[in-house]
Amino acid sequence: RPQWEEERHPEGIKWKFLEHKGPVFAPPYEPLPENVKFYYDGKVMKLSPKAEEVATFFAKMLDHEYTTKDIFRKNFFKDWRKEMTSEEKSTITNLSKCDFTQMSQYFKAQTEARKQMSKEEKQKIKEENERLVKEYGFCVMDNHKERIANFKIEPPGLFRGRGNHPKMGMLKRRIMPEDIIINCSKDSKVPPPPPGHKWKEVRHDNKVTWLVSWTENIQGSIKYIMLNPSSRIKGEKDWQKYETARRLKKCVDKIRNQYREDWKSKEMKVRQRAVALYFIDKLALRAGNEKEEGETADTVGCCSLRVEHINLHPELDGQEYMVEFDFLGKDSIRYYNKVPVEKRVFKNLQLFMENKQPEDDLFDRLNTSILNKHLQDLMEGLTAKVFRTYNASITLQQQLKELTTPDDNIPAKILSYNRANRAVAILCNHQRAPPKTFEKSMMNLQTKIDAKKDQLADARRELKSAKADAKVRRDEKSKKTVESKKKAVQRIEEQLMKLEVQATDREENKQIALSTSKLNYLDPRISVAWCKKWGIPIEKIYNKTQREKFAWAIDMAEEDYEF
Ligand SMILES: *[C@@H]1O[C@H](CO)[C@@H](O)[C@H](O)[C@H]1NC(C)=O
Ligand SMILES: *[C@@H]1O[C@H](CO)[C@@H](O)[C@H](O)[C@H]1NC(C)=O
Ligand SMILES: *[C@@H]1O[C@H](CO)[C@@H](O)[C@H](O)[C@H]1NC(C)=O
Ligand SMILES: *[C@@H]1O[C@H](CO)[C@@H](O)[C@H](O)[C@H]1NC(C)=O
Ligand SMILES: CC(=O)N[C@H]1CO[C@H](CO)[C@@H](O)[C@@H]1O
Repeated sequence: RPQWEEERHPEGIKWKFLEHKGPVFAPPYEPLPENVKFYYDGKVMKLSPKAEEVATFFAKMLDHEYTTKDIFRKNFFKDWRKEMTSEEKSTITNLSKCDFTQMSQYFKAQTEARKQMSKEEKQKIKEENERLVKEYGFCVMDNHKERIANFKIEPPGLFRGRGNHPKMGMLKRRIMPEDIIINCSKDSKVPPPPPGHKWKEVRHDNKVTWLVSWTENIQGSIKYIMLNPSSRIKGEKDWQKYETARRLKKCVDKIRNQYREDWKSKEMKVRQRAVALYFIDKLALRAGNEKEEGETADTVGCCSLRVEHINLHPELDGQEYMVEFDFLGKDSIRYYNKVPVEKRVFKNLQLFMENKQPEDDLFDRLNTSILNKHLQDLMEGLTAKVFRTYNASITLQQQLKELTTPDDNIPAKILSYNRANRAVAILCNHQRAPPKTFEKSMMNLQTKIDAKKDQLADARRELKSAKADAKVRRDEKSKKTVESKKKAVQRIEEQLMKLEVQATDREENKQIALSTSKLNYLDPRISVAWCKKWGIPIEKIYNKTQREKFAWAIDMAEEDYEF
């Protein structure tokens, strides 16, 4: 019986037995060779080991734009000084007088040397990594040996952050055993701390799934070592997510009828809630503004929409009751869309906007928690994300049915699959900037196509003359020649078709990120079933990491699976 179908633990309990080897720490600092000098104000200065280590973090980034940024330099210098001896502190007072050039050159030479390594040296490193994975990369959870996702602790360095993060340049401390909380079961072999050290704590909490945790010093957030996505516990969570979306399928009509009724409610709060819900359902908007750590951009979700983010047009592009949306969503991706809405929704929006300033909340009686609470009342486990998952999955299933032509060959079927996937990505607003290499890779592909066309023309000419030849001679040998020339033409035609399909696919994919919806919103069983039904190798749809993540679905879905 597949592991994800096993009997589950009581509510909230994640495991009964958990044993692992603890984390792998970053290798200790290796002091620079004597001949690599650091200069301050033009004079050689020997740094203490601690100060030198932090200086090397800066030296390694010297060519990067970061080290020219004021905030980065200021934060770095402040943290660096904390690691200095009092003597160093009194000497080194101005970062601009520090010369890291020799250090930087030393590290560049090292990187170069690594690239030039012999096969044997590379093999040795590979073997050492494999040894680490074997020893630390697995744990035992209940009756299963499971892969651990990230058992190595990140080495110390300088914090970068996204955009203009105010903390960039700060020192990301080295994590020590004394920072580490180990989580494992009471009856397991507790991993021993490195010699001479102690763990911060060993606990036995089977309501959580992490094995190791610590608090990082920049944002104060808790970091965890967890299982690989391919593990039973992650697979089960993924499976549950799609089962929730399938439950929504059963009651979505009722929910829709309910919010339609609520558009007429006497209570303003209920009307606002009903319109917001309509947006979430129809446009797959997010509920609130879920921001990334440190993200400072002004991004919004459905509940936090402001008056300035929408424009109402009683008529536009020949359609009635149009709403024009323009705002920054998650990760600062612009959401721009013009959609016709029902008359009652339009009238309600006019009402919500009355006497308001552009910067006022559109839904002033609503916030994310109220909306989420309401969703819970409609269906257990319902969140805005479930609507997305439901709509994305059902759309993929419909599109696949529509676009797959039974007589197509495998490349053409895969093109259909990608088109179905793209329809979903557009629905979810998963756009991207065209990759930098796009034009170049398209040109390369076009060159290949042209060459293939020439090759095909040649092959056809050869076939023609072989046929003519065969008419004259009428012997077995020329018959065979014709057959083999025919086969060659067919083979080249197939190769050409494959290249052309690839070009179409790439062109259509230019501004769409397929992997977000593929990984997060599409029930993998739909894709697996489609592959099984049409005899498409699953590798054509999911790469290795994705196959691991969706192992549960690959195992479970039959060709007649219906979302
Ligand atoms: C730091 O050193 C730079 C380069 O020598 C110099 O231009 C700058 O004025 C110094 N800053 C301070 C505060 O002394
Ligand atoms: C999914 O979303 C699209 C775009 O809003 C909508 O037109 C469609 O009706 C939705 N499909 C389902 C089944 O909810
Ligand atoms: C949302 O609104 C409710 C009721 O007005 C209030 O009690 C709650 O604190 C608000 N929540 C947030 C996160 O603002
Ligand atoms: C598989 O695709 C994902 C994107 O979904 C990518 O991040 C990952 O690196 C790929 N893995 C392999 C092994 O190609
Ligand atoms: C440090 C850490 O991760 N602590 C968490 C451990 O698990 C409990 C729940 O059992 C949380 O409350 C802690 O925050």
